[in-house]
Amino acid sequence: MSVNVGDLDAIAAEIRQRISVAADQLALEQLRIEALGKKGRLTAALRSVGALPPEQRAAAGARANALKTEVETLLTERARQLQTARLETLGDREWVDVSVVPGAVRRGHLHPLTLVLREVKAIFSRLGYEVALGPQLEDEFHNFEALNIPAEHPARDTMDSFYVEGQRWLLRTHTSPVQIRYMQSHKPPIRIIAPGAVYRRDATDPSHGSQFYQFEGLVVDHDIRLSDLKGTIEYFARSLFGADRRIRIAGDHFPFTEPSIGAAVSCGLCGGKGCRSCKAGWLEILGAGMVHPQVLRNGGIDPAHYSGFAFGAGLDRLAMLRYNVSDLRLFLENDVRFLRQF
Ligand code: 2NM
Repeated sequence: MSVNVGDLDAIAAEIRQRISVAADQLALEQLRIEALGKKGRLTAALRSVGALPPEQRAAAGARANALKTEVETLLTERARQLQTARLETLGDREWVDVSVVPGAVRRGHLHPLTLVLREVKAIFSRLGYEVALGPQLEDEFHNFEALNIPAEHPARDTMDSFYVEGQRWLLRTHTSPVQIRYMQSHKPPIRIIAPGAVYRRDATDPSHGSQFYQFEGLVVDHDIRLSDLKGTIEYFARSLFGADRRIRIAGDHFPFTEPSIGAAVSCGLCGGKGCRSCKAGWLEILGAGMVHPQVLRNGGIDPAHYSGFAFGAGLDRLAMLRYNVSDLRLFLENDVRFLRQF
């Protein structure tokens, strides 16, 4: 390719004109590339000077170099002009009204299940209990066998539990395995509560979900008796629901306790006479019992020297009673219109 001085002047005139009207830094950069970049028009012109006849070379080279310098200067100047103009009008385009009073910030708060769990923890910590935690994916030994729930037991049916990888692992169906693990790794005296999520393959209805929250308690020491359990339940129920509440203990059955009991608290609305919100004056709050000697043994504790009681309750159910909520699913749906109310 070859150029003559006329071509150079034409290119220079066009670029000069376009620089003078370039609207912003981006347009300038595009012009710089077009003129002076590796494949730029002035760059090409400079390069082709070498191909001119010797008598034209010096003049054309000087002219091309001068134009290159001129274009660089024009680009810099136009850039400075644009920047100055931008700063001069900045106040018209970007501003904040420091006098605006923002709307009040709505503060969040803890979830009702968290609130109840905190109350439960506070109550038992006053009695000297510690909190124990464990895995949510359990093996059949800790979730079933160690708790006197043998292979033929209906609770172990795949219809009732969520199994993972065949029969090797399952989502824990209660937090009792936490207590087994704790017994295996600690010597009495033991005083713990084990709160957390548990899983069952129940059809969802107003009082059942496939995931829910539970807490269980375990006490193991010398001479622990049913009367200790009864006193503990009464203290717990009165702390959570009110000092005027009474408790009712009835026989029940669990594979891991003997004897087993169910505990109810007197209804706070009717005082135990029976009303719309209770079943004949009493509200079931937890299951409990004296830990079965074989379960103690499975936890590495000698039932000849130690005895213990254990209890378990659904946190959702306690929260329903504590806050008068009619549908358990509300606790897990995270609808703010519901959650706002606590
Ligand atoms: C309940 C009722 C009765 C219980 C037993 C144990 C363990 F591991 F110590 F044997 N933990 N939790 C228990 C006893 C749980 O829930 C209704």
